[in-house]
Amino acid sequence: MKAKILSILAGAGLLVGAQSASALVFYDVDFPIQYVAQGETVTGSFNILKQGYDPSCMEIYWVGLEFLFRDDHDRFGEHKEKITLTLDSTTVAEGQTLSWFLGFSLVGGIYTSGTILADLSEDGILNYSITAKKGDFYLKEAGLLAKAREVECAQRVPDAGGTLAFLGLGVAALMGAQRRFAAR
Ligand SMILES: [Ca+2]
Ligand SMILES: [Ca+2]
Repeated sequence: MKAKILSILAGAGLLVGAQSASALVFYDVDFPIQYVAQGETVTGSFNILKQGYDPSCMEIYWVGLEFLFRDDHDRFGEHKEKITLTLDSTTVAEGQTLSWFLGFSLVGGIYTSGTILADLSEDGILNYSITAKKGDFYLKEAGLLAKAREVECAQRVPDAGGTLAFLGLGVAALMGAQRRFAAR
C-alpha cells in the first residue's frame, strides 16, 4: 500500500510538474493504523529534513497529501463520520464527511501555493492533526510528497568580517572613553 499511495502521488506530481526536469523530490509516509473514537484527535508529523531537504537552500513549490482512513465496520446507517484536518497552521477540512468506498476513504489534495507550502518550505516539517468530529474510524496511512527547487542559500549567520569590524569599533570607543576619563 505504501508503494501504491506513493505511485498515486508521484503520478499526480508528474502531471503537474512535468515541465521541471530538475525537481528535487521528497516524501514521508506514516502508518499510524490508529483507531480514532468520536471526539478524539490523532496527530503526526511529516519530516523531509531526514531525506536531505535544506530549508535555507531549497523551496517547496508542490505538495501532495493523502490521508487514508479505514472503516471500523459500523452497522448499516451509521456511516456518517466527519473529520477536521489541520496542517500546521491551516485547517484544510472542517467537518468533512468521509465517503467510504470498499471500506476505505481517501482525503487529500495538491497544493502549489498558500500557507501549507510555506509551512513545509520554511522548516521541512508539516504537522497534521485529525479530529473525529462525528463517528469513529481508523487512520491507516498519512503520506506527503513534495517537490522542491534549489534557491540561493539564505545567510543565517552574520559574516565574520562584519562582526569583527563591529567589535573593533566597540573596543576603540571604549578605549577613547577610558582615555578621556583618565585625562580628567
Ligand atoms: Ca512547518
Ligand atoms: Ca465508524
